[in-house]
Amino acid sequence: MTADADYIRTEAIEVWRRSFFRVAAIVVLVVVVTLMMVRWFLQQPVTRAADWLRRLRHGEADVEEGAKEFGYLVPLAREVTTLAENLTQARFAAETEARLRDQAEHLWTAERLAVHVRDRLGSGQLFVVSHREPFIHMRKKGRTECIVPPSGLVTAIEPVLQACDGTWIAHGSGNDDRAHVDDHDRLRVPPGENRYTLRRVWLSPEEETGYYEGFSNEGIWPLCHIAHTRPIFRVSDWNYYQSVNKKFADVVLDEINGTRHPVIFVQDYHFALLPAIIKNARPDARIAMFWHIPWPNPEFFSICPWQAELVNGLLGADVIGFHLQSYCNNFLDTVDRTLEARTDWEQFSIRRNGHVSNVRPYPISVAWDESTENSSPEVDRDVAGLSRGNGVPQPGGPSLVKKDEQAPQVSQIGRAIVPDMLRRELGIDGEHLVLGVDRMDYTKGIVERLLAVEMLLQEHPWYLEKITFVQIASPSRTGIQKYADLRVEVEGTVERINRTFQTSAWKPVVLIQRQCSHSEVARYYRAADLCLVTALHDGMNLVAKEYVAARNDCDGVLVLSKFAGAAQELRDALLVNPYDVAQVKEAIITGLAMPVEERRLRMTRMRHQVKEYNVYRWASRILADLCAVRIEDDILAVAMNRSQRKRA
Ligand code: ADQ
Repeated sequence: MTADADYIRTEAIEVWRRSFFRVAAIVVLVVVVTLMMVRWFLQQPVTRAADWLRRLRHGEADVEEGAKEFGYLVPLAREVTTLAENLTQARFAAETEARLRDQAEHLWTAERLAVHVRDRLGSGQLFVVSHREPFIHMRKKGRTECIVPPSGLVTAIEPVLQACDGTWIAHGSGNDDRAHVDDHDRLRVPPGENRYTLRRVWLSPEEETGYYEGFSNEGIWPLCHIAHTRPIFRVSDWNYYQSVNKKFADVVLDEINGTRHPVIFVQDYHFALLPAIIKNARPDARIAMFWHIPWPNPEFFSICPWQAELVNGLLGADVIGFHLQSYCNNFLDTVDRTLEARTDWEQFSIRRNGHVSNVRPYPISVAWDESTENSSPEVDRDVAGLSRGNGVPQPGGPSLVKKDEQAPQVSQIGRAIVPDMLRRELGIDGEHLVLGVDRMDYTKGIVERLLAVEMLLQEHPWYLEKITFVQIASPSRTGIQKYADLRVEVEGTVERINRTFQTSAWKPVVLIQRQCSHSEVARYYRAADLCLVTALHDGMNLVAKEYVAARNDCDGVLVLSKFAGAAQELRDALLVNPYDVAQVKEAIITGLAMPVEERRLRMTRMRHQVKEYNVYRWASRILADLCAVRIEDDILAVAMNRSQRKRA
């Protein structure tokens, strides 16, 4: 019996053991199958989704891709996709904002300038004084036109005056100007918009001749430009200069009457005496003077019999601005040698009779039109009325080519193409356009430039019938003998060159002697293969910067005088000595042959410079420095008492 019971136990254990292994096998199988299912159906989609999310985070994947990766987890995918979409949008918005903020920190616009100046002015009011007015009423053939003279100054100052409803005081030079002012010689401008006040000042013909043509343009202008034209100083002109400065000062004092701490911005060499006259009468006024032309060294300046009076007049200003540091240095040197004043070379300031003038460089520039920046070269050619063509002198050119003359290496790609424009606008053939744009002024080096073109055609007849030099010259200061002589000389030189080289269908030089519209000049800028800015001496020269600003195709070559202030900034121009005719000729050859990559690189760098340091930045810096000038009330009270006692 005992043996039977053992058998039963043994069988039972065997049953349990088999059952255990069976169950264990089932459990293992279930676990393995579950794990495989988890891997196939969950882990892989989750890993792919995680990978997609990671790529999305790095900006390498797009939102649509996501739904595919989630497989059967589509409801979850929808939520995550929405989240991802929001994330992408937020990142894009943040990047855009950062880019705009970064740009805004560098880029000055009319709007930014207006806000900036309004903030600094507070309750103060702005008054601008210049010889030239921003709107001229001219009557021609029974009709009155309101003309805006093309001027960098108007571009820079207008937005500020419009923003703070200031007052611009200027000579009323239009023949119908008097018909458009009120009883106080004021009118609201721009016509129809009425954003600020223009106060016109009237001058007699004698005053204009003595103060403007005489002392300003026959005296100070050649005194400050080293162009080897002798300054003429007549006592009668000096008397007119003083009385007209006094006349303008009276108008300014009338306009600022009742305004506390007015801010006055005086323009240029026509008004050297104005700052001191105003400061004496109104010590609470903040005054800036910007001198738009060079300031020569003290030896040169000492030619002027009234140098002390001029310098003393300027020192009435709190801020005195020049284009370049070297002009500031010359000015401080001149003060040192002319007057009793304490010049501080560390701070670049001058203390005289308890008043401090800060002397600073503010290089003027042009406006930057952001809206045209990214337009394509093709669009621009259309705007310029140009068509695409080759435009490159080809081997086997005109019959005048000497046998041993080598064809110049002229870059074939991207060259501004001009034949249509020349034919349509000027009625001549030609493939390359070389351009000059200036006032007809002896400082601009127009004759020297023509001699360089003449030498080029003499020495390299390959260029005959290929290049045309267009000189746009606006008549300027026509009542002055030197300017009349210059005009005769320029016309004679152009005639000689054309007589020597012109053919039935082609002219080497076209001289356009008139004031052109801004858009007309811009069209020539955009078409010109090369722009010649070869002034003998120039404070800045806006034409160089206008050419760069107009070239939104990043093409074109600038040949620039090293004696123009602009040469300090536009280092990628071909810099020349304008007196060295052979060097200018070589620069034209180099420019026309320059490979397209180099042209683009140089132009891109110059455009960056002009964009960043545009005219709005110029105005903002001067006005910010002026508004920061401290005018202590107790010092003021003493000064006011003194000036009142003097007047009594
Ligand atoms: P300007 O001696 O008059 O100015 P510039 O700076 O070249 O010389 O300005 C001339 C302006 O007149 C440019 O805007 C140009 O486009 C325009 N212009 C010239 N000829 C023209 C024409 N035929 N038709 C239309 N427009 C024409 C003085 C100083 C410079 C300094 C400026 C500003 O002599 O050195 O750069 O003031 O401070």
